[in-house]
Amino acid sequence: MLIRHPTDIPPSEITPHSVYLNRRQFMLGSAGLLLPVASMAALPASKSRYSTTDKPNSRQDITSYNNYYEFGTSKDEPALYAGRLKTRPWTVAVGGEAGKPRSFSIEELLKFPQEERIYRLRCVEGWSMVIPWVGFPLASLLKQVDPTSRAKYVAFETALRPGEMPGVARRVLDWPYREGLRMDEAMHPLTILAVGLYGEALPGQNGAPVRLVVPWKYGFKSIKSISRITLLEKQPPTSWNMAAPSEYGFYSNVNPAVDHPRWSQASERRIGEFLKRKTLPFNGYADQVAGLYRGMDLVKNF
Ligand SMILES: Nc1nc2c(c(=O)[nH]1)N[C@H]1C(S)=C(S)[C@@H](COP(=O)(O)O)O[C@H]1N2
Ligand SMILES: [Mo]
Repeated sequence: MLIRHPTDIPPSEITPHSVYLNRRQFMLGSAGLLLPVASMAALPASKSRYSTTDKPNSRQDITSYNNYYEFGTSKDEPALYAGRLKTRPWTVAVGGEAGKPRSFSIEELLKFPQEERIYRLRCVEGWSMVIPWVGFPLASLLKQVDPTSRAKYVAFETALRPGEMPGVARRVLDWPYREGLRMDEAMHPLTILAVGLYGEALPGQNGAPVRLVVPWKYGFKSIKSISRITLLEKQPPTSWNMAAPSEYGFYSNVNPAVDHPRWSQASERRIGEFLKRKTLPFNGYADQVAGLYRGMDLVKNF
């Protein structure tokens, strides 16, 4: 008998497991699921061959233990305050070294074919989670603006809304939050823009309405609530590197062999687990991405 491989099944035939689960939870109407109506709408998404088989963290874990300093530096503050960010209307301006610079409305971003991508996320602080994102390759977006031959890097900026972001009153970082990738990293098929998780629109604390996810890099690369993307010839400044250059490099590849100056990166605690796990090179994505760094000294380029 021929077994149909998941990638042979057209996306239209698939109800993601997460969507099914959420529909079930919705029908059960359990406490703590009194979500705003807009976020209850299921986002259609096909399964991705890039998903890990690691067990996803619960929606509760993923939405209650966050880093989003614009809304406060403690783990519970983003869940309390990120709902203040007005995510409609929303546009992402894409320009710089581009033949066809343009803005994308969030409605246009939602029209890209969406995939469910279950990825590990490793925070530089020493914890990790497994998150079922809904998103699409960043490459699909960048191709639409026609990068010029001078485009060697991509810079990202989070929206800066002091009136809606209580955390930016404190200068913990030089706002707006900024991140960057090399062009080949940005175009890599594992690099996505996420618009949802667990089959629904992205909660505010996870970076609504659109955030970057680069699963082989420390979590701080995965910039939230993006308002601007700029193609550049030169390597752009990035927030954590500006704040503490000896602790956070531009590359930020997950690397158990390169310790943070103040702690080891050799192991991590998966949220919800008791025993620590060994941290894997490139967060377990080495087969797909190690080639991007062939010939580079990854101790120097940390
Ligand atoms: N704009 C912005 N993006 C951000 C951060 C932030 O403080 N501000 N924190 C980063 C860090 S340190 C991590 S670990 C991830 C956490 O993403 P999650 O809360 O969705 O798991 O978001 C990253 N993106
Ligand atoms: Mo992080």
